[in-house]
Amino acid sequence: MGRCAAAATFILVFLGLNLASAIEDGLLVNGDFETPPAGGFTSANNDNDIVDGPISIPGWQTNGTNVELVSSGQKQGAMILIIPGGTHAVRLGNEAQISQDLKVEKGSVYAVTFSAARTCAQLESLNVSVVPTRASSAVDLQTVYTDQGWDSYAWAFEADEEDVKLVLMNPGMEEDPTCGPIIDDVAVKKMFIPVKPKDNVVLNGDFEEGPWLFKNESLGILLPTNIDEETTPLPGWIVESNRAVRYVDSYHFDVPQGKRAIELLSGKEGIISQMVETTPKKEYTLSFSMGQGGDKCKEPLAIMAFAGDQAQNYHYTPDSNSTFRREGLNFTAKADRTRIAFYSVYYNTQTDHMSSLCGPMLDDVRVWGASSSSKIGLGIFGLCFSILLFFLV
Ligand SMILES: [Ca+2]
Repeated sequence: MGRCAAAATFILVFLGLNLASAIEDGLLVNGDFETPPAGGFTSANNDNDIVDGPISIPGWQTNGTNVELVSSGQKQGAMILIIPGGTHAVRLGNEAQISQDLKVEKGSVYAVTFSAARTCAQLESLNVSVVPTRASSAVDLQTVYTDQGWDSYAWAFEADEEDVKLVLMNPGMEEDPTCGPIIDDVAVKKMFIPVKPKDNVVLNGDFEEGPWLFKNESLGILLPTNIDEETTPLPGWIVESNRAVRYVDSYHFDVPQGKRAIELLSGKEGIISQMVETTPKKEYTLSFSMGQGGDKCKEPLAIMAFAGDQAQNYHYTPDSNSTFRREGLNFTAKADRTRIAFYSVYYNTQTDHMSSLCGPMLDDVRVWGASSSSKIGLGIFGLCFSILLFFLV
């Protein structure tokens, strides 16, 4: 009996620990909306097959009368609805909302990613919030950056509590109450603050730490402006423009270094920046990799780089040996914090899809101070690159 009780206690403790453990990275429960609701999905071929009253979506709580599960092939008027992933998604009409309870680690920062397609509203936006944490943001879905008709977005929050509720809501008030965004593939990822390397004052300069990317996330993830936000889905970095930049992986793009990089979009309307710690009057070098992502981006590709009061643009010339090259500039720090920033000089689109935005790749950003004995010049890049090539060949 004693043994049995001990075993039971062990199991209970084990279960308790399991229940208390925070959410794992990746798709939320039914985050792809492919789990059939009680009674099954409504038929895609029948426009009038509308369910009366509030629907139930496995894993999610819903609020408002305009929440609808939609299927691929389903029409709205003459338009076939776009389903970002798989064959089902949720449409949020006027003031419709879905939410899911998440067990998180208090004090940690989480990135939320989701895919969204527009339907018929003129201005579509999505309110993403976490309660009771005050974090909340309106993500503008008006500009679609790809010709597929949908995009993925990332947003971040810092957990004030262990139990939070993620809420996605369409604040719209359209004449047609069913007009509103189609949401799919909702995922979370706990953010780690990368360790700052000794010889580089840039945090997450290689962009390896960022939001969750699905293996099939061939479009990358848009990082909208976060200048007013306390947290960012890209540790260290601020998207300070109205337009987004794109976070991409090496499975679908040519990435200069590691597995992740940034594709700069929308010309000077897409600016990414970081304030780095510097010593006033000391000389520094900013260096970075720039390249082409292998996504048929129409040339010319060029990056404007800023470091303190220095600014310079760099044109990318294709090289048969590599998809990127190192660039850099020297600057003298004026204060104990210096802004470094990047944007694409041109407003690029893909050669075969004029409506799909693209741009130069940015990766492996470094800033280091020149030692008093030997000032490091730009020639070092050529040397390092030659050494790298030597080892690669
Ligand atoms: Ca990288």
